[in-house]
Amino acid sequence: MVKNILVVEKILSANDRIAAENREIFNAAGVKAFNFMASPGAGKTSLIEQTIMRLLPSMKLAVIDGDIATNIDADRAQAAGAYAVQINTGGECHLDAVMINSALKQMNLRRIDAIIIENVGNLVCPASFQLGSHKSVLVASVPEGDDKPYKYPTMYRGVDALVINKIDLLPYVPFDMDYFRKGVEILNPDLVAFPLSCKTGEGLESWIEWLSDIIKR
Ligand SMILES: Nc1nc2c(ncn2[C@@H]2O[C@H](COP(=O)(O)OP(=O)(O)OP(=O)(O)O)[C@@H](O)[C@H]2O)c(=O)[nH]1
Ligand SMILES: [Mg+2]
Repeated sequence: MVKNILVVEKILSANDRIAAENREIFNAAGVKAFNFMASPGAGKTSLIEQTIMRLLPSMKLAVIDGDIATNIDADRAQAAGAYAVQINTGGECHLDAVMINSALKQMNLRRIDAIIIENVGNLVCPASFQLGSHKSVLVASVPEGDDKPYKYPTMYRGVDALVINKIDLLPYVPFDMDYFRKGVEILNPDLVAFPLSCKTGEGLESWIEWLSDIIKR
């Protein structure tokens, strides 16, 4: 048991070293990187599509898409106008810094303003692996339920921004926004939150403003 814990610590510190290297690559290229995390189906790719469509042509985005199998999400990002690369993790439930490092070595970062990394859909494992991104974004969604901050505290504690997607479904599913927000507040009191709908477009403006401000910094 004790041995297992030591191994995990070693893996994580090795990961952190590569994550720092990734950050240097981003900085040297003048690229801002964002790590999008969420449970499966929360709307990461939908948010990426909406973001690309709103930021083009003034900003050039690249997407690194992490998925267990298939190129579906990278194809969607590319169709929306981004330069997209797919990482198939082959069963791993998260992206790690080494995977991002290998992707970066195959990418031409010249003329890219920002990279959005879509992590594997999972509220547990991605929270433990730094990738070297400048900001982490959690995409929650209304149909997942209002208890998720209470049940997945590590994820909610570690992120820089929270998107609350699918607000168009609020009239149809039980979701107590005050209860949800209270759970978030306990874990991450100053977390900036963007309730929005990728389907109707409601709320997307503030999100785009926050993202563009960071990209321009
Ligand atoms: N009603 C509604 N549906 C949405 C919204 N955003 C996304 N969806 C739908 O939710 C489903 C999942 O969306 P995706 O963007 O593929 O979610 P994802 O998080 O990228 O999913 P994985 O990559 O498989 O983890 C799709 O059917 C979307 O059309 C929204 O704001 N409202
Ligand atoms: Mg997706």
